[in-house]
Amino acid sequence: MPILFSRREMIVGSTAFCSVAGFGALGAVRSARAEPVHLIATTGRARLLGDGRPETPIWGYGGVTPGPVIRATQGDELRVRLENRLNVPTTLHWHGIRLDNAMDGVAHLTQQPVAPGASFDYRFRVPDAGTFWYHPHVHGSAEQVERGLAGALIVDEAAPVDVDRDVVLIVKDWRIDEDGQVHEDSLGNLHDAAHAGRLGNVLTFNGEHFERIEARAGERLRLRFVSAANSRIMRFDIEGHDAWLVALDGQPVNPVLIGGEGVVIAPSQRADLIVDLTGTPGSRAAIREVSDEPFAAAELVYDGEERRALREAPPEPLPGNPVPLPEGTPSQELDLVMTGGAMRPLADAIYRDEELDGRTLALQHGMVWAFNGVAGMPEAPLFVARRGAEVAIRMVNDTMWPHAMHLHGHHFVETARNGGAPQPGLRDTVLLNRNEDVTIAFIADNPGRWMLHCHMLEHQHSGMETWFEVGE
Ligand SMILES: [Cu+2]
Repeated sequence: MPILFSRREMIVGSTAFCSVAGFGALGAVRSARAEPVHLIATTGRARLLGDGRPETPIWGYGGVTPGPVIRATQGDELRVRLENRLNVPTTLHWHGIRLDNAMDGVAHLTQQPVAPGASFDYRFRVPDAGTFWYHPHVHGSAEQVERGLAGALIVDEAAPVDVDRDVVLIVKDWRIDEDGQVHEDSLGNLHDAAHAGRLGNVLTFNGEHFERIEARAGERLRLRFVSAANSRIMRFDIEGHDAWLVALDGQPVNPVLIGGEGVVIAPSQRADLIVDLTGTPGSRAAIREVSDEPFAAAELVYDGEERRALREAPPEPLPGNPVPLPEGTPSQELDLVMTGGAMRPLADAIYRDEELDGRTLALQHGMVWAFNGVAGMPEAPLFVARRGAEVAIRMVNDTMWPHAMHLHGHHFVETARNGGAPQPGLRDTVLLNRNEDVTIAFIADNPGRWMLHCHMLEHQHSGMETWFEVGE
């Protein structure tokens, strides 16, 4: 895959081809109890490369990428009709929502895939306030997310949080060719799958080539980052501004100032930041991806209004969500050892109940990774939990690549990280770097069949997926 826009070219491009579409291009729908949201998965076009460059054919909800921001209030019942006007089966997964298993949107595990021309009605309660998102969860979801099927689901706290503006930022990298097309020859590429996954060459915020966020001196902003990237791990900061990290994966953390390091967001993860707008009227501040040479794809644009007084106190912690917390006394413990990938390839693994050598797995089945020696979705669950049991899973990344492990239907805490200090807070997706070893614990209180998989979607589809069952 040739690099068509180098990082530097991307920087030049974003300056030279600034979008003039104006503010707030992102549509929003609020789901009142009585009113269902209608999402139509269909094709569309997006100006991912900016003005004066070719448009990109995409797949989106309502033909738009990202799809509408769905907003609800904590405790609401959400009703969403998915209508599939694509020519492939799809579903909707509500990432991070602790919902009824039948509504989790995992094809062949919790529902049949929604065929072209068919519809499916999702109906579930949202128990936690926070930043969540939705996307397809079928065997081809790497391609479907890559083509643009993703959107944010924001659940507001019952009492308003003290900020002046609440901004959703869906970040995503795309692999786009010179003609503005999604690079199709590399969809499903096994080389990518065995390495870091599909990494893009174009970065968008809310589907915009260069997103501008209205700002006013003295305001306090809540920025909700959502990663819809297939595989890229990103790190963000805001030029010249301090920010408090207040939530991860929708769950509150004690506010902590992020310094020059920025905040790391692996595929599917979310981070809520609160930022005091300390800049001067009329100024601008870039929101930068800083995992490598800093790259601006969005900015705060201060209007000319005179500065109002900044709040003196740091933000209060967000109110907690009703997630049951492990007590450090797991009644079920297991190991999940991750193997395979480039530079430490599988010698052999079980695939569909058959033991196969690494070469056969890769060339005949596209499998290059395994969990506990099993590649791909097994027939039998990884484990069965008693309802209410405290489960601890020690995940061992015995590969040369990072992985973002996502647990469905529950949020977990880290209880150990390579024997050292675990990271704080509840999460639904945890990043393990190469040779890292992280123990997570959670209360298995949600009955049904739930997936546990790498959210680098190319890794998932090439072996890194399994499931577990929680009893009634
Ligand atoms: Cu992975």
